[in-house]
Amino acid sequence: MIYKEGDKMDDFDYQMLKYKFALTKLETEINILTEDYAFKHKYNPVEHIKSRIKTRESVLQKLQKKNCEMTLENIKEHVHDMIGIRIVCSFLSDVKNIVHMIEKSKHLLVKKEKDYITSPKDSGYTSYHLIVYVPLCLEEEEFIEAEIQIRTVAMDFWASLDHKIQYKFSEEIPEEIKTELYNCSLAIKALDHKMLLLSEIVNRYK
Ligand code: 0O2
Repeated sequence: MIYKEGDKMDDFDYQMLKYKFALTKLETEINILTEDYAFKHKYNPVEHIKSRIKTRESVLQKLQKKNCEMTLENIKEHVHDMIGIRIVCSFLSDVKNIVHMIEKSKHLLVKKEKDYITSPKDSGYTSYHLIVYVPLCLEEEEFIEAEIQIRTVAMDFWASLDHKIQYKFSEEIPEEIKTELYNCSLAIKALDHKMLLLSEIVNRYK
């Protein structure tokens, strides 16, 4: 399909293509930064990395929550995580180091940071979010927003279970399940601290 200015469907398709390009750039930058870190520290803090472009259904849900129609302008203005990457690491200290590494990157511009580890969400959700701009140089330079989520394996386990539960209930999640999930998040927090302590003890033996 040839891109023609003024053609609404082409505008939307072209924007989606730009998200795809920006995600490729972001993935490359994150891979370079983490491999460089692993080489220099002789230690790889990353367990796994996952990336995605937001599904149409998820965009629609987010815009509905914000009382906005599904238009390209609203997506650009209100959806800050059209492209997202999740970096899952072993220990709490790794999260901090990865955040620091991204903040220092000359190829990404940090717009906003949300520290849900220091201040968890009411649900119990913990993770560190960075909203960054990815520069894209096509006909002219523009900056595409992306969300980077950084969390430990334990936090990821909790978030993935919570996500599955949210899908199961089209209406409000029963109170007893919410309470149990919240209690699990406290157990996860305690476990993360114990594991960090253990890794520090192991390091002393090296
Ligand atoms: P998905 O499936 O990841 O696309 P904003 O983006 O700033 O307008 P929002 O949505 O409040 O507003 O941003 P927030 O909460 O900082 O980050 C949103 C993303 O964080 C979510 O994206 C989830 O991936 C994750 N998240 C936030 N809270 C929870 C939670 O309680 N449980 C789980 N499992 N994940 C959470 P989406 O768009 O909801 O979904």
